[in-house]
Amino acid sequence: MDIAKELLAGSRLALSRAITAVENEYDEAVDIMKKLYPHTGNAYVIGITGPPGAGKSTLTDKIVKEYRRLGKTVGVIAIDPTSPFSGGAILGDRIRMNELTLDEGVFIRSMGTRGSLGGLSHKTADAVKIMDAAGKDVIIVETVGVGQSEVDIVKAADTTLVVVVPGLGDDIQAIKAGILEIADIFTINKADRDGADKLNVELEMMLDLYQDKLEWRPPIKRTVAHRNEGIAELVQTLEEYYGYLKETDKLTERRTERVKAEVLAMLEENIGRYVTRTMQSDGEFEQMVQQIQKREADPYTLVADLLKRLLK
Ligand SMILES: Nc1nc2c(ncn2[C@@H]2O[C@H](COP(=O)(O)OP(=O)(O)OP(=O)(O)O)[C@@H](O)[C@H]2O)c(=O)[nH]1
Ligand SMILES: [Mg+2]
Repeated sequence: MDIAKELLAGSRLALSRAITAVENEYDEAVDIMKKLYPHTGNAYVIGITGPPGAGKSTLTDKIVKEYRRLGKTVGVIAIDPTSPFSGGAILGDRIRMNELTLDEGVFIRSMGTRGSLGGLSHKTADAVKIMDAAGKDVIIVETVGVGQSEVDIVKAADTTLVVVVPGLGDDIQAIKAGILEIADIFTINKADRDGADKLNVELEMMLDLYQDKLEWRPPIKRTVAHRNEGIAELVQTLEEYYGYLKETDKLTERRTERVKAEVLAMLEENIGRYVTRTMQSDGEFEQMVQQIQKREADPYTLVADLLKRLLK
């Protein structure tokens, strides 16, 4: 089966297989990606992140439905979900999942943190491209947390929606640093709970503090995801932001940065692999280690020499 060809012809099975190939680093993955690449760059990629249990999956589910109502096709990538979209422990999620996947216009996939997180962000980026090539208009990447690894993952997104919830106490302080770097839009989910107003004020104050550094002041929306409240408005905001990105050329800018980062990462990875492989196969690496350990040589000189030789 020519996975790329069938995927481009609309096969869901091929779409699923392509992501599996990337996830498990099968040999054919590179070939698939090569063929799909020319067909990418058309989807609007949205990252959704926030603390565990904030309602990200519930929100994603409702956002998907709203986009469907607007006539768009949607792909969802849930990163290492603790309450998974499929086969998980939470029945509610499974029902929602089934509901969505009956719809041909929606494709949902979860990806785990097997292997390194660095590898995961790279694989997520490929999965996004695969769904993009498959013609999905909107692609949502859901990931937990706001740490560095999530920052890396959401770099694959054009827009990042940060979900916060009332009643997390000092959490806003803790997440402050990372959050501003990535948030394009905030939503206070579980706005049916006490503390939504207080959280709103805190967020606004935080944005005031950074006002000068912000080219775009992230709007703060409110949602009650499981009751579908505020969803249509949130999607409208997501669309407005997309419009802003396009008008100001920021979309091109972001995507250029992404291509740069991707090419560099790919180069580093390949060079690293090549070096490790050749050196380990001819035993030179062991020899080097021995020399260094015996203090017959220092690692700085050896590495510099080696690099000179390799780059010739
Ligand atoms: N009260 C209230 N509960 C909500 C709201 N949105 C989601 N929930 C509930 O919160 C719980 C967690 O929702 P999820 O959508 O699984 O949250 P999540 O952020 O995806 O969780 P993880 O993926 O495990 O981090 C579920 O029981 C939801 O029904 C809301 O707006 N208000
Ligand atoms: Mg979730």
